[in-house]
Amino acid sequence: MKTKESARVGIVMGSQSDLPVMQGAADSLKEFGIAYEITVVSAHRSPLRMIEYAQQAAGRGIQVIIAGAGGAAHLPGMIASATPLPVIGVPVKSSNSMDGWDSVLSILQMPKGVPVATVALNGGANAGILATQILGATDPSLRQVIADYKETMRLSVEDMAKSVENS
Ligand code: RP5
Repeated sequence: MKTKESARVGIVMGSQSDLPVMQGAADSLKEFGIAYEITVVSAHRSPLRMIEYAQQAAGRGIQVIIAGAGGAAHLPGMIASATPLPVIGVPVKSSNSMDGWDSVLSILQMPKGVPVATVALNGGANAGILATQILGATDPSLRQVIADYKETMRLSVEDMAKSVENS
């Protein structure tokens, strides 16, 4: 498995077909300057690879795992079962999804004791932002990065408001 020594966030997905959604997480982390690694581990098709990833991530220096899957999306929950790290789950609307609710509920409805922080359907970008916020809880420079990001959003709303008001 190709891992990255400097990575603080691990992005995993159940299939390469999830990449267009999970690329959103990678892009957010890139934007915020967070080193990450990204790979495919399938809960159903490569369970041993998944367990190996989950069990070794913390020891390698990973601090947050982002896991995305579609359909019967067991990957985020199974990763969470085998690591002490916080896991952010990304439900993916994939070729085997009914309407996306199947992935959302598979990831969201975890039993007590094994939480997965679940973002919106196809919410890869938000997963990257949330991972940065988790790291920022103990890193003032990252908190500033997020504060700057929020200020940029606020200003964009001001611009939209002006544009709509003057139309
Ligand atoms: C899930 O099945 C994967 O996470 C993906 O969303 C879905 C479809 O996988 P492929 O058939 O495209 O490989 O396990």
